[in-house]
Amino acid sequence: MQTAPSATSAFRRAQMAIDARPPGRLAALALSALLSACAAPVPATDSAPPTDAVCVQGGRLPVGQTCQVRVEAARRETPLPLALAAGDRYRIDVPGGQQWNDWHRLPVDPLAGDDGKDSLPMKLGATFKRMPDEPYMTLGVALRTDGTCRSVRVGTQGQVLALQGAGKVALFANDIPLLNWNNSGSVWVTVQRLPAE
Ligand SMILES: [Ca+2]
Repeated sequence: MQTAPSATSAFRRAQMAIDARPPGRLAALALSALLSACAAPVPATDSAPPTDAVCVQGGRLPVGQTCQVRVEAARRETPLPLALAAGDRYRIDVPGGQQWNDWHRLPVDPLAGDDGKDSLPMKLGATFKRMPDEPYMTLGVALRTDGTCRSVRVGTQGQVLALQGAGKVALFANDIPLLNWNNSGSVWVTVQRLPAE
């Protein structure tokens, strides 16, 4: 009769261990692993070598200093990896001579983009672009601050981005969502932190 209490005790300990497990923990771990996998950087392919330091993941860029981030045309968007804060101001430049292109299209300057006016499919799909009023393949910046998201075109050298609130910034080639996969090329974008106003 001494084995029954022992077996019961072991069962209760096992049951308590299961009950003590935080609900949803396994699901949270699986989701975390999935998100980490999605955020993994794409290996280098055909980009020009940077002339400045590469922007460091989670790094806080000192005022006046620059770093570079590579933006691949085939990615939906490329996060700016820097640690950002409300009130930050950044100057964006695209060193000359860099090009990327949409499927079967001639390479274009990312500041100019591709108007696609000689292509019927591109004209028909123009309203579905991420920035419908801007050319295909022009460089865009997504600003996600204070729960809002807006996209702006980088159409000139030295464009200044001012962060109105805390959030994240990502860069992308303007295209129809889900059709970035057939783009080619990448460009290095130079980011310089400016003094706050
Ligand atoms: Ca495309």
